[in-house]
Amino acid sequence: MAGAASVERVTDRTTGLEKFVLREARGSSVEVYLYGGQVTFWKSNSGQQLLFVSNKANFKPPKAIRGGIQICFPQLGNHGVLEQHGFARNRFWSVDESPPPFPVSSSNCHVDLILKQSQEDLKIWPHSYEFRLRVALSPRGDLILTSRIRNTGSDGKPFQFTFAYHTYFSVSDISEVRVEGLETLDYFDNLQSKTRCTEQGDAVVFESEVDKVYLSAPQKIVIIDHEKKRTFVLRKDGLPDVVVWNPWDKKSKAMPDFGDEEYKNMLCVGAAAIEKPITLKPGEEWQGRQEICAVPSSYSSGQLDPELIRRMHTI
Ligand code: TA6
Repeated sequence: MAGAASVERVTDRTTGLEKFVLREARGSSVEVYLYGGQVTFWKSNSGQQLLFVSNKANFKPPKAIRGGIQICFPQLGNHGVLEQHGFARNRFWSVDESPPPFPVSSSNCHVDLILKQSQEDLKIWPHSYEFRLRVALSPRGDLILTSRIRNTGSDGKPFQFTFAYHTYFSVSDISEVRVEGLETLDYFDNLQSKTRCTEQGDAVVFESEVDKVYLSAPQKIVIIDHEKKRTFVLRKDGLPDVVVWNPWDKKSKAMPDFGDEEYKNMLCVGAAAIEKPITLKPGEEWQGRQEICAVPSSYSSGQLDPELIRRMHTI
């Protein structure tokens, strides 16, 4: 077995931005930027990069980094009056020097970041809050993000927000990927002005642009990448909904920080809270957690392999 778990603060030579590098003894690692509180790199024990980051990603504020796990707060998409996906993804976060204890023990290999309102933010979103984000890497290489948002206002006023972990998974070939766990669910279709529809398929597959928010989704969903014989298991808590997005060819060409063909190798799936915005009275705190793991898997004739099923029951 390699060295012990470690957490290191470095300045990225290419981007010039500060990040934390988390390493686990068995070889997995994660990189988190203070800019956007954004995970941009998650490597498995076997050394594979599991998240997609565009080759044309822009690491220059105020643009959000195209890839990894974007924190969409206090608004997902254009579900509201703020800029697309809110402002947390293009703010500089700080290190949380005194995170309140976690109810359940969390992996030792973690970093705590914090975001609070700035004078600028108060002009567009007049609320005082503390957003504490813990990014943790388990000994098995699972990636866990836990957000704790508190209303610290002294004005007696509650505030509302929507939220998502906009997660860019790296996939071998999008047309070979299927998402299970969203069957028969209702969803908002952003390609049809957020019309509410119902999923008909026995799994979600990709043959064209997809931009949906699935409502009241189960706690666990899986993303099966046939070609790579790999399955991502996503487990969520405190986040009822799931965003699913692939821009396909036309939208890809329209995005300056995204390669024309890159839609073939990425899929955005993320735990979210959209349908019912979260309301926090002063002093109240909300917690939303997303845990993802990658397991080798073979999917044949509709059956997932036993190893995957075993892991699904252990996370
Ligand atoms: O979650 C899907 C979505 O809202 C799409 O509508 C698409 O715009 C995507 O997010 C990316 O948004 P961005 O602002 O990062 O270009």
